Amino acid sequence: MKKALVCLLLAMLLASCGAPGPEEEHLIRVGFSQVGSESDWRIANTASMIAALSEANGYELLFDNAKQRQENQLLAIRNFIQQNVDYIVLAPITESGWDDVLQEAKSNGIPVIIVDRRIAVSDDSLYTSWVGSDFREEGELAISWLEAFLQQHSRAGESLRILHIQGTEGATAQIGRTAALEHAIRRHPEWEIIGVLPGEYTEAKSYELVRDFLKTEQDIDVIYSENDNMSFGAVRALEEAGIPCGGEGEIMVLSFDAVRRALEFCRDGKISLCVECNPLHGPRVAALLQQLENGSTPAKLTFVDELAFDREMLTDDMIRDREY
Ligand code: GYE
Repeated sequence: MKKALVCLLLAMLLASCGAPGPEEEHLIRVGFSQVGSESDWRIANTASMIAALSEANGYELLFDNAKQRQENQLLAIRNFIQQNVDYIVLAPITESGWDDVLQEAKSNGIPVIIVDRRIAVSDDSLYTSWVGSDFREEGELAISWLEAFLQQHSRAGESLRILHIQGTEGATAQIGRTAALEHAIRRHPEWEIIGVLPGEYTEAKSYELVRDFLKTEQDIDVIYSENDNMSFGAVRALEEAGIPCGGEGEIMVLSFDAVRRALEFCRDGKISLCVECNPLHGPRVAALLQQLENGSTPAKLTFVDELAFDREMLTDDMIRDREY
């Protein structure tokens, strides 16, 4: 008898452990497939998503870091579908390759929100909503700043030798920022791209590529670097080669993201321009999810407003108060 009672109590205890409590029952289950942790921007983005989709805010978050590989993202999404999550949030590595897996999500009735980079799908109903930056506009901000700078320094019309460090090929951030530069090159026959380096958004890759590039070519006016971490790598390679940047007549580094460390580089003269790209998408995604929960239809596309900073406009307070 005693043994039977102990078994019964144990079974009840186990059952109570496995079953969701009254609060858990109401958590919104979200699977988030993140690209990786390649940059300071990405790390700030992940932190923002995790903070916004917390249990305290009513979510159960299933997080997957794809380590910069699309096949890992496809696996993660299929896993979320199997676990029957309420929503899938995808930060896609590139624009292409999502039709099949998103069709599977749709067939299972799981709405998909895209964050940061965009996707190119044959049928727009495969995702509910997207929030992120206008990457082409960011590129245009950098080009306008450069044109104005050259004008102010009576260098407009002079030849300009540009080294282009690109982000992950096929990512919207790469496509948009590259398009702005290529468009400018067509307007300025005196500008020349002297090298295109595939930096994959990482500091390490950019450092190696720029270091090797400098062995044969050092006559550079501008480095157009499609994110801050690649700019940090480039600056390190330049410093090691004893090549100054930022001063009058020296190499100008134009950078994207404007994370705090890049603003510090800008204050110290190592980066000439930081174009902002805001990674704090967590609350924006949570707002979209809440709209869906309330039965309303969120906007298909939401663009975030952004600025650009150069040394003259940066203050210590701005750097101190930077959220990422
Ligand atoms: O610029 C870069 C990151 O897609 C906007 O990805 C994002 C880019 C960002 O790795 O730092």
